[in-house]
Amino acid sequence: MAKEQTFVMIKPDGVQRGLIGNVINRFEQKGIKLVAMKLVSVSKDLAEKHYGVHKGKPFFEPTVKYITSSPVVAMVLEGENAIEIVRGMMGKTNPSEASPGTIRGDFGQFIGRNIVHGSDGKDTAEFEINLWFSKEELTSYTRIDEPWLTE
Ligand code: IDP
Ligand code: MG
Repeated sequence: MAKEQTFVMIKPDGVQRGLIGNVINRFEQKGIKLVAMKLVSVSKDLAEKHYGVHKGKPFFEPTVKYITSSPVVAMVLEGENAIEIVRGMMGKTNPSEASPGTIRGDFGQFIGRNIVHGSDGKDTAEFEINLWFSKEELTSYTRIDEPWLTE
């Protein structure tokens, strides 16, 4: 296990439905550290870059439209194995298949409105963090519970 950073976004439906606090609370309580956060009205250019790997797929244009339709909360989270842990806490891409207890499983119904995004691997995390945040926006600090999270 290694300390990792991952990019997480609360999508427009999560913001509009008043789920920001609940989603962030889950990560906070898990002991995953928030190192950067901002509310962003996403441009078409940023959305297209973020979902660049899906260009050409049938859901590409609708997803760009969804992400640019209302502000999102963009975050960088840090912790041991954070990429996989965050993906697990989000649940499957399609909320109708996501397990109860996950964010998508608890709050969503439809694949095109799945509340959250999280980087799916180390390279993606690095790409997305650099796309959404400048170096100056990333903080570095120790959380007081860190000694209590591991043996
Ligand atoms: P992920 O968000 O779980 O990594 P991806 O397959 O990378 O899932 O898809 C990116 C995003 O595109 C999804 O989170 C969802 O918002 C949207 N999306 C993916 N597949 C579909 C689909 O079949 N219909 C509508 N939207 C989709
Ligand atoms: Mg993905």
